[in-house]
Amino acid sequence: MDLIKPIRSLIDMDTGVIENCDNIIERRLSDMRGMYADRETLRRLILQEDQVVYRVYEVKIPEEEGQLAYSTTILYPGKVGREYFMTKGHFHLRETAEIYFCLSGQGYLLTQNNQGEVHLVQMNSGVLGYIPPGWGHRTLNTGPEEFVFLAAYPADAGHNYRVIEEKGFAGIMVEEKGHPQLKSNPGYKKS
Ligand code: S6P
Ligand code: ZN
Repeated sequence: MDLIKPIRSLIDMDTGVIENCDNIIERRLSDMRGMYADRETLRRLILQEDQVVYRVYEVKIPEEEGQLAYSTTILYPGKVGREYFMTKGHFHLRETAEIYFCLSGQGYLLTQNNQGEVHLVQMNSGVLGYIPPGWGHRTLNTGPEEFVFLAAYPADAGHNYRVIEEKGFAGIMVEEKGHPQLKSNPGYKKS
């Protein structure tokens, strides 16, 4: 194992920015093609302005057993049709747990296991969502402000995006009469 030195990370609780982070990942609407039911609205929005949907601030930790990786995610408010802005979502390659701790804003942690069972965790400042091993996860911003959370997970967990890119999530979150509602995804492909 690499003998790295202890690290001090200063995180802005409102904006989620990690001072002196090593990497920033930016996902725009054009990175979310195929992930929203309303494809036509997504296409139109991308042409109008290819907005940033979320940013991830990462601190570089060696991807090896025993290390703990952490990052913040800033998910911006917005919708594609009736569906809220969300992260791509993924499973971990190794069956490892992860925690999400909400720093500000409001949203949901949407999880799904290999049987297609879906579980929702409502998130606002101070809520910790525990993702057990084997559950795919994605987050959605259902509020008017930025939804900001800290994630921590085994650094050697690995990420599998393909399953969700190809099959989608069994559940989608849509706005109905001004409130978020979990619906079954008409485009979900069961294995
Ligand atoms: C990593 C952890 C988060 C996400 C981030 C963006 O295991 O779950 O840091 O990477 O919220 O989501 P996604 O699905 O694009 O990686
Ligand atoms: Zn994860």
